[in-house]
Amino acid sequence: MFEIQSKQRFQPPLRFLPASPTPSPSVLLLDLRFPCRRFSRVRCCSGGGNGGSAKPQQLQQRRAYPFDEIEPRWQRYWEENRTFRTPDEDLDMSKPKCYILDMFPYPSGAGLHVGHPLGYTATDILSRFKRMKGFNVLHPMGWDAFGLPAEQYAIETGTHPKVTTIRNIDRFRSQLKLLGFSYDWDREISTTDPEYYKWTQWIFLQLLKRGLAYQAEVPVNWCPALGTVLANEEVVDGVSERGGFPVIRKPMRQWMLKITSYSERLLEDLDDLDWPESIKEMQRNWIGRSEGAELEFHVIGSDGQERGIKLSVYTTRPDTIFGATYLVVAPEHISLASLVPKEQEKQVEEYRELAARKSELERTDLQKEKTGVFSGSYAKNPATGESIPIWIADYVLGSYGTGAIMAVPAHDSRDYEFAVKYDIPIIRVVEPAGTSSNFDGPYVDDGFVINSSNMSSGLNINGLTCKEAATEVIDWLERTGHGSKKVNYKLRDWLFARQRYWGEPFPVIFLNETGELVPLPESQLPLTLPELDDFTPTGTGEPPLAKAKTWVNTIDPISGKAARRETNTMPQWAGSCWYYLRFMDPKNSTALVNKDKERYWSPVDIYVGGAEHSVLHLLYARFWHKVLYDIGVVSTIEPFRCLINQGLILGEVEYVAYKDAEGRLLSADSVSDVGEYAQERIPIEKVTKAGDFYVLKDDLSIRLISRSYKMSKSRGNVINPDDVVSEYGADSLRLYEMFMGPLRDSKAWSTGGIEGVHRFLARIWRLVVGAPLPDGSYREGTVVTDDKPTLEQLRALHKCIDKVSEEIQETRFNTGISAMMEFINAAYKWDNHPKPIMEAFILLLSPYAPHMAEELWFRLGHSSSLAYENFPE
Ligand code: ANZ
Repeated sequence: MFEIQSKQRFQPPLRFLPASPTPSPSVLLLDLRFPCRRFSRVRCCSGGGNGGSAKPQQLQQRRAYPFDEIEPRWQRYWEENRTFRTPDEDLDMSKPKCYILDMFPYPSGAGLHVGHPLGYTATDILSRFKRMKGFNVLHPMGWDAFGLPAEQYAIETGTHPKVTTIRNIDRFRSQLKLLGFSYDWDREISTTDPEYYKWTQWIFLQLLKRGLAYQAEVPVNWCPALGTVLANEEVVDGVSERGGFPVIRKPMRQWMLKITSYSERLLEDLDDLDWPESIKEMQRNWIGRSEGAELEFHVIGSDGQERGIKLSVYTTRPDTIFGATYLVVAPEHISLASLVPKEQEKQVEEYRELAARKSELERTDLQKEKTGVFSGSYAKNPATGESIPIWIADYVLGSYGTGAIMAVPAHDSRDYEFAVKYDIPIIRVVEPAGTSSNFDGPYVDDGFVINSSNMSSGLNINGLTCKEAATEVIDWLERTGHGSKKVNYKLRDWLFARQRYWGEPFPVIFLNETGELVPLPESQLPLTLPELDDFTPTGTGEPPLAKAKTWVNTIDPISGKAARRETNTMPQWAGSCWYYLRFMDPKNSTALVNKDKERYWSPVDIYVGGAEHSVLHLLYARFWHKVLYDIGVVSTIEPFRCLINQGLILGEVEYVAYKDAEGRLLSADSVSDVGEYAQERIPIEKVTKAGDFYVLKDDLSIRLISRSYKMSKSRGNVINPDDVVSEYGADSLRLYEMFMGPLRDSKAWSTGGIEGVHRFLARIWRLVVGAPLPDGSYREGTVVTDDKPTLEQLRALHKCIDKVSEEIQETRFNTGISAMMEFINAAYKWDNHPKPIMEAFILLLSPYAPHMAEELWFRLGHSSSLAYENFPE
C-alpha cells in the first residue's frame, strides 16, 4: 500500500467536452507516395466520419478530436509499411546504434495492465527520438511465456498451455499495437518457441561442459497431500496456496548452476554500470561479500576426550574469539550425525524435523524466538583452550559459510538471546572507548578488545581495536594452523529445475544401465516438449513429464544404449536470461547470434522495466552473459549499460472519513487513535480542496484522508488500458502516462488528469486543422499559413525544441510535455501559424503522440511517415 501525501495537486474531475453534432461520414482517399517504403493507401480524415460504422452517441460526444479514426489508420499504415523494421542484412553499420529494450512481459490471461504502457511509452519515445536523430534503433518485443499460470490453467481446464499461451500472446500483441508502439514486429520472439529454446538448451550444454551445471540433493517444497513439489510462490506461510496443506522441505535431486563462481565479477562489474544506485546496492547485498576467517574447533566427547573430528566455522569477527562460549551447527549440517551420541539422537531428530518445516526466512527472522537442542558434544576453543558446548539451532543455516558458527553472546544479538534462554555463559571481550563495563544486552559495535589473552595459546589481543585484533587473530590462526582468512558470499548456486511441464526440457539423458549422464549432441537440439494431455502431478514428486513414457524412454544417439530423459524442466528465468541477444538476430538457425550483429548492437543501451526484477532476473542474465563472454559468444562483459525502473501506477486516490459510534463524520485531524473509529469512503464528487487538505464539500470542517492503493481486482481499482484507449485514444493514454510524473516515481491514476491531456491534444488538433465545421466535421488540410515566422514565434519554437530534446534525453518526459503545453498556449495568442513553425512542433510532438503527429504531417502535405525525419535542432 502506498500512501499519497495530501500535498499532491488536486485534480477535480473535469467535465467532458460539449457535445458535437454527429459528423458526416465523408472519407477522403489520399494518394500518397512513399519513396523508399512499401506503398499503402492511407485514409485521411476530413470529418468525424468513420467509414459508415456507427459509434455510440456517447463516445462521439466525448471525443475532443477524431482519434478513433486517426489511430487505427496509422497503426495500419505502420504495419503495412513495416515502418519500424530495423534493417537486418541491409543494415548500414556506419551509422550509430541505439538498442532500447523493454523487459518483455509474461503474457498473462489478464491482458495488459495500465502499468505496462508506462515503461513501454517511455522506451517508445526514446526509440522514435533516436531514429529521428539518425541512429539505427533496435526496439523489439517478445514474450517470456513459459511458467506456472498456463500450467495451472491446464490442470483446471484441460486446455493445453500452448493454446493458452498463443491466445494470451495474440491478445497482448494486439493491445500493444493499439498503443502505437514502434516495435520491430519482425523480430518478435517467444521463449516457448522451439527455435528459441533450442538456444536456451544450447547455453545449458555449454554450462554443463564447463562444470557450471551440476546435480545436487537440494531441499524443495514438498506437499505430501498434493503429492507435488511446489514453487516458492505457491507456498504461503508454510502451507500450499491451493488447499492450505502443510508443506515441508525435502531434499530432492536438482540441477544447479554455479553462479557462485562468478560472485566476484558480478560484484566488481556493477561499479561501471549506469544503473540506479539502489539497484546496484540490492545486487551487492544479494551477492553479500563478507571478509572474515574460517577456523577449526576440535570436537570433544562428553568424556572429555578429543574425538578426532574437527568442526569448521565461519566468522566475520575473529577479534571476538575469546568470547566464543558455544558453537552452533545448522540442523542440516552434514557432520551432525557424528556429533550426536546415542542418548541425544531422539531429541536431535525431533528438532531437525521441526526445523525442516520452516523456511529460511522464518529461521533467520530476528523477531522469532530462538530454539535449539544440545548436541551432546563439546569443542575446544583454540584461543582459550576451554571446552564449550556444541548446540544445534536453526538460526544457523546449513547453506551459508560452513553451516556452523562460533557463538559470541556478548556481541551478537542472536547469540545473546539464545545464551540467555539456555543459560550459557556470556563473556564480554569488546568495550566501547572510554566507558565502564556494566552493560545489559549485547554490544555489537566496534571498540577495544578486553579479556582476550592466553599465555598457553600464545595469543594476546587486549587493548587492540577490533580491526587490529581481527588481523592479529587471523595471523595467529594461519601461524598455528587453526584456520585462515576467508571471503564469503551470501550468493548461492542457482537452483535450476522445476518439477513442471511448461518449461524448457533439459537436453540430457541418463543411461538405464549405469545412470550415467549423457548430454545430447548439439545437432539434436531443440529437444521439444512432448505433447501431454494430463498435467496433474504424478503424486510421487516426479514431474508431470514422467507421464510422457514414449518421450522419456529413449536411446542414446551415440552409444545406442537404452536411456531415460530428464523429466525436470528449466525454471522460468532461463528464457529471459539471454533474450536480448536473440533480438539482434532472431532468425539465425546456425548460431545463437551472428558475431558481427552482436558486436554492432551490444550492449543494450537502455533497459526499462519494473524494480521487482532488480535482483534475480538481472543477476541471472548478467551471469549467463559473462559465461557467454568467456566462451566468445558476446563481446561485452555486461549486457545492460543503462537501467531504468519505472514506478508503479497506483489506483485512483481514495478519500476516507472517520465516523464515530453514532455514525457522525469526524475531521481526520481530530482523530488521535485511528483504530477506534470506523471509516467511510467518500466519492470524489463530494470532495474539495481547502488549503493543503481535502475536505467534504458539504462541510468544509471535515478533513479527509487521501490514499492510493496498488491496483487489484479485489479493491476494484483496476484501470483497463483498452477502456482508456477506446474512450480517449492511445495518444492520450501515452501522453497521460508520461505526464503523471517522473518516470521512476510511483503515482496515482487520475481520470481527471487523462481528460486534461486529451483536451490538450484537441487544442493542438484545432490549432492546426481549424475549428470544427458546423456539422462537427473538420476541413481538409490545415489552417497553417505560408507567412514568414516572426521572431517571437521562432523564439517560442526554439525554446520548446531545446526543452523537449533535453528532457527526452534525460528521460524527464513529464517536463517535456509541459514545454509543449507552454508552446501551445503561446501559439493560441498568435494571429497566424506559419508552416515551418507548426511542422517543427509536430515533429517534436511525434514521439509522444505519434498518431496525431503523423496525421497532421500528412495534412501539411507530406507523403511519407515522419518517423525518420530529422528531429528539429
Ligand atoms: C562470531 C561473531 C561474533 C559473529 C560477533 C558475528 C558477531 P555475514 O556478515 O552475514 O557474513 N554466521 C556465519 N555462518 C552462519 C550461518 N550459516 N548461519 C547463520 N549465521 C552465520 O555474517 C557472518 C556472521 O554470521 C559470522 O560471524 C557468524 O557469526 C554468523 F560478535 O561469528 B559471527
